[in-house]
Amino acid sequence: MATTTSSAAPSAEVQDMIDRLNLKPGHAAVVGLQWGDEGKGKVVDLLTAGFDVVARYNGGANAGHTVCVGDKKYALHLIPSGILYPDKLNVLGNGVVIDPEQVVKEITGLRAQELKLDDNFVISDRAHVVMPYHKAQDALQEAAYVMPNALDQTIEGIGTTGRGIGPCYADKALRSTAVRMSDLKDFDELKHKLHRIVPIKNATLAALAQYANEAFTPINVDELLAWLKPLAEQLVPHLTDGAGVLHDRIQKGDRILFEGANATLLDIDHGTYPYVTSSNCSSLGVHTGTGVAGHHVTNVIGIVKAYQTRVGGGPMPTQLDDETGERIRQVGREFGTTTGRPRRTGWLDLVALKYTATVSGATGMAIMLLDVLAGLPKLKVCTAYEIDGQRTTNFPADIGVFSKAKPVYETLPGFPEDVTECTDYDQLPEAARGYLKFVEDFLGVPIVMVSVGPKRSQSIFR
Ligand code: 2SA
Ligand code: MG
Repeated sequence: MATTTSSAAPSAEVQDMIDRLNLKPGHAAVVGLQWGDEGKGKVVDLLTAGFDVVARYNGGANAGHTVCVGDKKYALHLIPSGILYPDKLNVLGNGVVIDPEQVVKEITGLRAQELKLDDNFVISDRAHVVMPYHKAQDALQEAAYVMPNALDQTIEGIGTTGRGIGPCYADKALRSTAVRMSDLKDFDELKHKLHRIVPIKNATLAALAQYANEAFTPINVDELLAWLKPLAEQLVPHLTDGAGVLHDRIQKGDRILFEGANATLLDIDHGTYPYVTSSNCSSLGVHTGTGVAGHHVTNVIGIVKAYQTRVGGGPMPTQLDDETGERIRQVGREFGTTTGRPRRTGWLDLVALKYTATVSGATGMAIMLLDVLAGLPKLKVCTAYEIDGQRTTNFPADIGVFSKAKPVYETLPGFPEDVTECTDYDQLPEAARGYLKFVEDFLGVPIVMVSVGPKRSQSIFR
């Protein structure tokens, strides 16, 4: 969870920034190219001024960032940050999984801070609902998974955020146990549906709890409905045919900014499976997650942290368990704000980035948190993996193979200078520019922006 600074009104200065990004006509997606927390929120916030609609296409309350407007802070997990602009439409697409309590909490908080939140916020009626039993299942599933098996083998857990994401998407795929936002419109029908679903959920949870030696309280349908009723009353007015709304806006000539949650290496299909989340968080998810066809999205801004971080389970070849890693964690404040977990830190992994920039079809890159690297005497970048003594630049699909990858590094000069005041590319120290050029040349994707601090003004456009 990153913190970014915003001002509610678009200005000439912001328009100039957008012009300098050289976006092609059409729509744009902002997508993380690593394991998340690259600083997507800041870029979305910056770009929003140049767009009419901001649409989320994946994930749920497992994502998050804080946006600052003046001295006010807004913690957002589900609602797109376009909500800070009263004239933008914000859409939660069908691919998002929605925790009703969390979204109502955000709505209430934003209204209390006197932000407009009525017809500028819509939720696809095809989006799925994260229920309390999904969170219970998330925790129990994780506890069950790490139990030693019959051969006494232990395993690293997925390290989920515990927000019920996996079980909700699993129910979506199962169909018979799923609840969609449109179901919140008719409580009589929903009651019948939940009387069918809840016994199945209770049986599943009881079995998981027993296997994992965990406590478990059965779910009661009446309590569940009583919890959901006031939340549904707040959310139903926002429900609509999300894809239809986006198609109408496209027809009208409006520009849409698609906001990705999580990141390409966490993509359910293309990420470091099984250490991934349960949605298509690469740019590929835009289309299924909103109902907007591929050819409309002509710009994909890949968000890249100047180094590598990871939270949760799974291998990370460039991980640093030393002073440098600790220094990056402290200077970069690398702790998940949704869960508070310290993030693992390490050198930039260009093998992984080449792969994700290709999968997500990045047309430009924003390099974030460059300031964090200032003062390190040398900077390393991983340009190949060595796996079983063989050098490769291919990104392995198999997690067993990936876990054996040893980084092959190129060492570049560091820059001692503080860069947080730089406002122009040419003001960056030569070594910092050298680092960026190396990354750009390796990936073959232009760097369109460099961020040197959380404030909007701490953004350098080429
Ligand atoms: P889940 O809960 O099922 O989606 O977890 C599966 C894996 O995906 C990782 N994951 C994340 N990694 C980085 N940032 C995320 N968002 C939060 C934030 C994280 C936090 O914005 O700061 O606060 O801890 C995020 N969401 C999911 C997760 O670590 C698992 O590896
Ligand atoms: Mg985050």
